[in-house]
Amino acid sequence: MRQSTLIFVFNPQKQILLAMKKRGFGKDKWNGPGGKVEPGETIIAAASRELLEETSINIAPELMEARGVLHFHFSGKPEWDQDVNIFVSHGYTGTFEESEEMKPAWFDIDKIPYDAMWKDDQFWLQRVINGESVEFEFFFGDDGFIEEYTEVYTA
Ligand code: 8OG
Repeated sequence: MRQSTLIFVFNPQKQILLAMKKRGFGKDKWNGPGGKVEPGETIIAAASRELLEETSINIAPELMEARGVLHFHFSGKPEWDQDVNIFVSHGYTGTFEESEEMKPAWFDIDKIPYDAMWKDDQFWLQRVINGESVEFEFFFGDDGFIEEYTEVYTA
């Protein structure tokens, strides 16, 4: 399965960094920075690279907390199927800047703009914010709505 990354950064005020996607997959949605793992790249290296490319901030690999994976399946579009590996960081260096791909902003964690995010995020993002790791399978229909989802429990 194609591998991708998604990173949620928190500042000392406990706000979360989200970014408005300006182009490509998920355009016009708020999301964490992230993107595809390139051939020969580790998942964590891809997370750092995407974060730097999209927001200009740096996170040391040891500050990246792995918080699970989302398995996405798209009806009639198997080429879109992917595993999205979630990371959280409570530290970073640099100052975030808008890129061609994303416009970042800090959000209070009780003001997350779920209406302008991927429809599945409401099922797992709060748990990631609370410190949990998550694993879900999501099946999207042609209309972009969730047809079915299941939580994968690992002992
Ligand atoms: O590089 P690319 O444009 O493919 O990156 C897509 C980004 O969007 C990547 O960080 C993974 C992320 N992403 C999905 N689906 C979903 C989703 O349903 N919810 C969230 N929050 N992110 C998603 O591809």
